Amino acid sequence: MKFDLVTNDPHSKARAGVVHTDHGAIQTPIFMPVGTAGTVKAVHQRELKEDIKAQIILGNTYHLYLRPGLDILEKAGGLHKFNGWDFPILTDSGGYQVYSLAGTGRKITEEGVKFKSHIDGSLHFFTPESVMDIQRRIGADIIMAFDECTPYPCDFSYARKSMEMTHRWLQRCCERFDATESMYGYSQTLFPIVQGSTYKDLRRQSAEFIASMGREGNAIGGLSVGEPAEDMYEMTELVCDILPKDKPRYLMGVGTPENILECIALGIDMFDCVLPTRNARHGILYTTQGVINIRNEKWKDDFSPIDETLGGYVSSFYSKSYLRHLIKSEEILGSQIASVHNLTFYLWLVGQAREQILAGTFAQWKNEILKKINQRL
Ligand code: PRF
Repeated sequence: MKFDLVTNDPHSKARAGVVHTDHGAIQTPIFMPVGTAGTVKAVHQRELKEDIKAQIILGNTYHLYLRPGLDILEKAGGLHKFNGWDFPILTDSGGYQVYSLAGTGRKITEEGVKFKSHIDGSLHFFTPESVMDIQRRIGADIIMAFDECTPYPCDFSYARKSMEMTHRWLQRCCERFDATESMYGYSQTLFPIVQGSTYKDLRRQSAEFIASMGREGNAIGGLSVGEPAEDMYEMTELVCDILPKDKPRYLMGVGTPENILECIALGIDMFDCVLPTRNARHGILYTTQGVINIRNEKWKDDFSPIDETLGGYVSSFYSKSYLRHLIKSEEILGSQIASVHNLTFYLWLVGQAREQILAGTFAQWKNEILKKINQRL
């Protein structure tokens, strides 16, 4: 993997760049649609590529390991061959799922994490080493270190101990990753993850440690877990200022369109979030004019397109009235249209951000566009 930093915005810390992988290039800043189980829910690969213009999608170690399982993925020739997405893929390590499984009997120790499958209740054990091996077998271009995502709020002493363990886990991840090879003939790269909850000292310490590992890209975890947005921005800025400038920076699980633009301004290059797809299935639509709850009465006879400005097929072809009918009737097509639309909006937004950075007009554009897209219609 190689990262070319193309432009620094003169009025903010935003950057435009290109990440090169063996499955193609990614123009940053970028949003990565979440495809937990090897599928971006309700969206075909052709729509992802041609309508949404996704450049990289996410998969999840925890889910793919449980189902379909590694034997099937390996037999298929890796996840790209299995799901037909011949462009870059990133897999998250399971560190976040472990956090989400709190209260279901999961047990975190220095060695690793014991957890129960959400599918059949069977017991499993993840270690930093096994998570590297699993991600080798899944075959994503970018794989993530095994970390502990602390909850919010989190007391200082727990946050410190957890961060220190995440750092020791990272060393084990790197050793295992560097001692093994990709299985499918293209290269993989490992991103470490900064933790440290909302404590500046810990975030500083973690960012310095992660930077010292000298990997090809770096991620920030443990944010967008319930803390005020201001805290998230403060931590993100502090960490970005420490992480190397010549490597991509990935802010995990963020966020709203506003969060994304604000964090691009702080120096983040990559984002992922379930928000556009999950909200789509509940009828919440992001548009260039503002946020729509398509279930509202006011859209019942609005036959105008969902959002023509985006230039995407689905957003121009279907009317708000028809989509409202589909979502209210719980028709499958409603979820499909809304998901394609919201992802088209997210990729449009980061694409516009990139153009504005290249033109040196990002900071001003951000404040103007936010006034529009933050409106509730
Ligand atoms: N760690 C990992 N994945 C994540 C997170 C994390 O902290 C987050 C936090 N927002 C989202 N996804 N491994």
